[in-house]
Amino acid sequence: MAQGALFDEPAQQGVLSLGRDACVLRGFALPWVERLLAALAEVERAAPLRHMLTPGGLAMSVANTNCGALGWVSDRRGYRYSATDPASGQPWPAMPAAFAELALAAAGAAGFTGYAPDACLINHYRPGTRLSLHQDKDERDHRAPIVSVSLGMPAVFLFGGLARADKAARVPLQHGDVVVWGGVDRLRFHGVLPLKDLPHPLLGAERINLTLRQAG
Ligand code: MD3
Ligand code: FE
Repeated sequence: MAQGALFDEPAQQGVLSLGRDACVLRGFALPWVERLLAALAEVERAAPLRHMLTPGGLAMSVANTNCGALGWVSDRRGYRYSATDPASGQPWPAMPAAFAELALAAAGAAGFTGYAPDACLINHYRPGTRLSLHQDKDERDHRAPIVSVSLGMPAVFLFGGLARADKAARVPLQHGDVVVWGGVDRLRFHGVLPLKDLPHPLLGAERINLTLRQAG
């Protein structure tokens, strides 16, 4: 499919299986984009984007913030979920209805019922930014799936195995794609290759990823 998508180009559709309990729902978020972006602007007004520090003391290249009852934070003490934004001492902004509705619908389409995420990590990528291979295991209960929504510039997602050294599949993700991971695929290593500079018509030289989790 052509990369420099025009506004009137039909979005790719359909479901791509990544594993027994993981799939990409192509274009699933497109009908929600307007509501998602409006809600995102409100969230980022209350809890501005920042570059958190890794436990090693380096600033992360991805800028992030959170909404929902819990937010994922990183600093010199490590990674954890926190009910308050360390930058303000205030609770994170509430989970917008559009986020919760989309996550419930996407999880349902992937076969997970009753999904009620209490945390949404919002990642902002610029060209050249990457996310190295890691596992998401700071959540209390690994039975609930994770729902990820890609907006803006395309990215190549790395989907590995349960060991860091396992060969990772490369999965291109586009604006509007939603990925759902649960069950046996929940603890697989994953990451994002350095982003190419392929500005998106709506969001420019930026990729936004919403990662919804049941963390508490
Ligand atoms: C695969 N974010 O924030 S989405 C993260 O595009 C993160 O910003 C990426 O990995 C991004 O932690 C990828 C999501 C994702 C989340 C959890 C997973 C992929 C996963 C758990 C298991 C396998
Ligand atoms: Fe992750």
